[in-house]
Amino acid sequence: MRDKTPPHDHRLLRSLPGRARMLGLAGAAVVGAGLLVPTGSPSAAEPVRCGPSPVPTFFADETRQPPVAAPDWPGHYTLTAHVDAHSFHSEWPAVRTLGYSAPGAPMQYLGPTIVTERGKPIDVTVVNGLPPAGTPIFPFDQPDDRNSITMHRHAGLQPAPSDGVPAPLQPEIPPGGSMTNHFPNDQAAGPLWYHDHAHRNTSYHVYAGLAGFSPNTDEIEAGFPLPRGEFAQRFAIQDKKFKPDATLCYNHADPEFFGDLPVVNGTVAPKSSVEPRRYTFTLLNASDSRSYRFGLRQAGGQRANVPRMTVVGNDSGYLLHPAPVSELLVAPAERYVVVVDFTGHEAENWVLTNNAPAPLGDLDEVDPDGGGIPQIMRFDVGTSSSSPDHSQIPEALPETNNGLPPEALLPDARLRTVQAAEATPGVPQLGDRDRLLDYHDEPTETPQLDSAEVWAMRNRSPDAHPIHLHMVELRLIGRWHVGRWDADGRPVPGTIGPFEPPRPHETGPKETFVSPPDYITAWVGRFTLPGTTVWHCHILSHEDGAMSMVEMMRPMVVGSAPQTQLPLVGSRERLDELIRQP
Ligand SMILES: [Cu+2]
Repeated sequence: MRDKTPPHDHRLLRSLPGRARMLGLAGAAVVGAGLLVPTGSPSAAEPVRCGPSPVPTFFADETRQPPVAAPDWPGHYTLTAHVDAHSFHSEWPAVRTLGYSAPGAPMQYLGPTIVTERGKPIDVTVVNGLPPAGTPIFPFDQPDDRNSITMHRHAGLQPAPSDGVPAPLQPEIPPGGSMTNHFPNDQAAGPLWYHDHAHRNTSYHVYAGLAGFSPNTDEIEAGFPLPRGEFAQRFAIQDKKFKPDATLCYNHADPEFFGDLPVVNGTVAPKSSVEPRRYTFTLLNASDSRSYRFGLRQAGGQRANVPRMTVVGNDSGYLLHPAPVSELLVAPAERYVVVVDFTGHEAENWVLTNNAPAPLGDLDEVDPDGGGIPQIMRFDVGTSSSSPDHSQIPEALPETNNGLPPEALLPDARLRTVQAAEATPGVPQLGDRDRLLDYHDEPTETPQLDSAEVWAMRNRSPDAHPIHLHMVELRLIGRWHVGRWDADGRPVPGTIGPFEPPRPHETGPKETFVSPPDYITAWVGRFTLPGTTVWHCHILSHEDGAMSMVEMMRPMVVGSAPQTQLPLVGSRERLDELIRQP
C-alpha cells in the first residue's frame, strides 16, 4: 500500500495503526464479491509490534551455500519441516526458526538444495515435524496455530495433486503427517525453488524458514560455457526484523511487511569471498513484500569500473540472448541468474546495493536509501585465482523453451483479462475482467487444456504486484501504461500509452511478472497440465490476506471447456487493438 491521490488517498489514515485503519474502513463492509469482513474476529487483535532491529556488524560473516540434498534412494527424497534454532549472525545467539532437513543435510533455517535432472522424475516425501495443532510456535500474529504445511515447487511443471496448493483446494499436511509429491522434471533447466504454501500461513512459514532451492538441470545447460561448480552460487535474499534479543519479529500491522536488515541464505549482511574471475549467481528474492533493485558499488572507493553483470537466466530458464545490466529489479519470488565478472578487480570489495523503494510502485522508481535497506552483502575479491577461468558468456544460450519469441503463441491464443485493485484502500484483490474476487469465490480463470492464453493484468491498485501462475511456463509480452481508469475500473481507451516491450532481462521463460500500477501487463503461455491450482500475488502478505482477511489469490482450473467467450488474439497488432478496448 502506498500514498496516492484519490480514489486511493489514504494519507489521512497513516496516523492510525495499520490493522485498526483497515478494520475501521472495512469492518462489516462487503468487500468485493460477497465477502463479509467481520469486526471483532480473532484476527482483529492488535498485532505484535516490531521496533528497529539491533544492528550487528555488516559484512562480518561469510555466506553459506545450502547443502545439496542426497536422495534416500534413487529418485526419492525426504524433507522434514521442523522447529529449530538458527543464529542469523555470529554476534547473535541461535533463535527459534523453521527449517527443512533431509537425511545427511540437517538445516536449522531454510532447506537443502534439491537438484533435479530433466527427464528423471523424483518423489519427495514431505514430513510435517511441527508441533501438534494448537501449539503456538512464534509470537507473531498468525491467524491460527494449526501448524499444517504444504510443499510447492515454484515453477515446477508437476501434476496438480503434487502442486502443494493451499487448502481448501488440496489437503494440507497436518503435524505428524506426511505426503509424497511427484515431480516429473519434464522441463528445461531453470532456477526453480520450493516453499511452503499453507493456507493463510504461507507468509509466516516462509518468513520463519520454509523455503529452499530446487534447480532443474539438463544436458543443454551442461554444454553452456558459463561459470559452474564452486563458481556458481545461489543466494536467497530476504529482509527481516529482530527483537533486541535477536529473536525474529514479524507481523501484519500493515498490508505489507518490510524488514530493516538484509538476510542472505540465513545470514545478516554477509560477505562472500570471491576470486578475481567470473561467477554465476542465482539471485532469489525470497522476501515477503520487498522488491530489490540490485547494483554494485565499491566499498570505500569510487571506482567507475564496475564488475560487469550479465543476466543469463530468469525464473523458469535461460534467456536466448544474455542481457548486460547495470541494475536489476527483482520482485518477490523472481529469480535472476547473473554472471558477475570480477576479473581485474583483485583486492577490491564490492557491495551489492539496493535502490528500490518499499513498497515498489513504478518500475523505475528509485529510493537511494533502498526502502531502508541500501546494502545487502559484500563481495571481497581476492588477489588470485585458484585455476584459470575458461568460462565465457556466449552470444546466445539456446534452450528448448527460449528459441521462439512469445509472439509465436499468439495465432491461436485467447485473451483473458484479469485485474488487481483496491476496493478498500490497503486491501489489494485480484479479479477477472469484471469483478474483484477472493480466493474462496468460484473459479473464473479456466483455461482449456493445451490451449494458449494471453493474460492481460490491469493493475489499478497503487502498488506493483508480482503475479505468479502455477503449473505453466509463460513469457512476458510487454506492458501498456494506462492514464485513466473509468468508474467500472476499465482503462479509458484514449489514455492507453504505446506498447512497451519487456526489458531484455525479462525475456526468458517466466511465471512471475512484475505488474506495475496503472499498467496493463501481458504474458502468454500454453496450459499443458490439467487440474486445479492457483494464481496469486507473490507478496506473501497479500497472498495470505494477512492483515485484511482478503486473499490476493485465485483458483485456476485447467479443463476441457473451450474458452470461446474470450477473444482470439491472432497477432501482436490485433492484441494491441484488443488491449485498447475497455
Ligand atoms: Cu500484491
